[in-house]
Amino acid sequence: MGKSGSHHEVVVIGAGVGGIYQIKRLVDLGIDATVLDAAPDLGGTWYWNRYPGARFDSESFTYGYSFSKELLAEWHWKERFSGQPENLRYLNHVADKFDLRRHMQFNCTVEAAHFDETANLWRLRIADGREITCRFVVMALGLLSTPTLPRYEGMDDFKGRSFHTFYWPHEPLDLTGKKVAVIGTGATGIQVIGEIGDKVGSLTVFQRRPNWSAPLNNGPISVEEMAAIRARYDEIFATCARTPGGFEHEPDRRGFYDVSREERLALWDKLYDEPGFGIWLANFREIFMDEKANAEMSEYIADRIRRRVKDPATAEKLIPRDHGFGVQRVPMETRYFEVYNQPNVRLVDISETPIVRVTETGLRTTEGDHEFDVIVYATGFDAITGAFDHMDIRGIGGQTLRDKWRDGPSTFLGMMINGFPNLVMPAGPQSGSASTNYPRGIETGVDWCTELLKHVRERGYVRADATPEAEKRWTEHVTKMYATMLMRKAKSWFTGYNSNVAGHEQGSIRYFVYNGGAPKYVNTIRHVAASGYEGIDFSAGARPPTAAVAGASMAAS
Ligand code: NA7
Repeated sequence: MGKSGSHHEVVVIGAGVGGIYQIKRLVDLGIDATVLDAAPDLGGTWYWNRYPGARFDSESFTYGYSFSKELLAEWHWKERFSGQPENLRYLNHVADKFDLRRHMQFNCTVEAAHFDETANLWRLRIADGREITCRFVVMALGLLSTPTLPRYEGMDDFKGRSFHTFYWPHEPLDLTGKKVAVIGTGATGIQVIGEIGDKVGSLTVFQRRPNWSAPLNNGPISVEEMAAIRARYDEIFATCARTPGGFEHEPDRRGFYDVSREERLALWDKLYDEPGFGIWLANFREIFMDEKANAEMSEYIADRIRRRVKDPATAEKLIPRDHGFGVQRVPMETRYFEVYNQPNVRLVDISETPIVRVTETGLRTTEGDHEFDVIVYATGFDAITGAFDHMDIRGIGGQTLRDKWRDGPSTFLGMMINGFPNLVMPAGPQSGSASTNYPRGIETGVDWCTELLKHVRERGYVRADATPEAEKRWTEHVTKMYATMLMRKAKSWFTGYNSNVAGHEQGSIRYFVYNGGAPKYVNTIRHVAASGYEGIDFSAGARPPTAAVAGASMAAS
């Protein structure tokens, strides 16, 4: 039961890249909407992740919003792969330019969202005791917004500073001369380690499994270069729209086996030295599906690692053995491998000597005690469905989403969930928007959700729900696509693996990601809209007066 709060036609949960664009669309349509975010300010991922080295792996100019020519014309991306402070400045600039901040409420944690079947409304319970009601709820929760910590004994005993990278302190933290531990070598750990290795007293990296990683090759963007990029924006976004990943990197359409080994090596040498994800996404398509092709590619990257790391034993530890190149998200690195050539840096392989506990002074492995001033947990996220699981979301008949998704998500187009009417996800699990250069997918997803809301309003419907059949068909479609992908065998957040989350530890794969590529996805969702939303049931009915709605309590739902 909550203090009666306000009523809005639409509530958007999340003020990150998705929520910002969603509120812009709603405001432009004159729809009464508000954005709620648990953080003290906007920015989502770019508000939180302030660790040294946090930056785009997407080219900055493909990451920015495309919806406003004026915005594109005025913003100067200073680096090809822009860092967190600049990214957050950009999102603030967007919000201020379009006067969106007044539609946002911060420090506003939504604890529960219950669908009231009688009134056809969502009742949201806020941590401060308020209840907010809305016809539609837009879940713009982020894919990686629920950080996870290991479950080591003694984590509270440590007397130094320790934190997850997501919660890196906002005030300056001087690591000069400090003994620092980093646990985790995913995309985040690899960015932090590369950045701080030569700035700290000593750095000890605790690695459970290495990741395949390749150079980011970042660089500044001059005023002249930025002018040239601006002149090319239409072309850039057109290319992003036709590539599977929503980038300028286009797969090499030649057959892996149709070209000679020399030609393959020439391509890889070129891509390795080029900026960004090219080595992953402009590669031969066979490396994602064919074990032999993948093994040859992996061996190429392994050789590159051997050439960069002086100590052969350390180099071998940095080469993954349990999965091939590109079947997990490829972290991009800057001087990452060279860090291990420094005398102040040590790699501890915790697959051999596991961490036993955290002590008052540091970490204990089966090999002995290590003393630290700072412990950094770069241990990843309860990815994609974590933020949903953390909210008490209840649909028709009081069914909880947590229960429905216990063994993995099932959705219609990754944007709707049967039994949870009037709830949309612009980049939900199983959506093509979640598996692409994020803002490119976000714009597509938000536009589709917005058109659906318009459709509902214009026809006076009060309820829109995906049919069980449509959801089943989509989920089977997403699941089937995994069959040909080597990624199905890898333990990564793409397949729902996380050793720190009960039920996500081992074996059971979760079909989180749509693997059909952005163009196919966009065609499909556009076709659904054009068909009058085949797969969605709409119901008409009288809307209850707003005052009555806001006055009712959550207990009634
Ligand atoms: P990731 O990619 O999930 O990486 C997490 C890392 O932390 C990975 O190396 C894990 O090892 C390691 N880890 C996790 N839990 C533990 C425990 N309990 N003990 C030791 N090591 C652990 O998360 P990131 O934050 O790096 O990247 C997430 C995304 O953010 C990234 O893909 C970008 O899109 C942005 P493991 O491999 O599981 O053995």
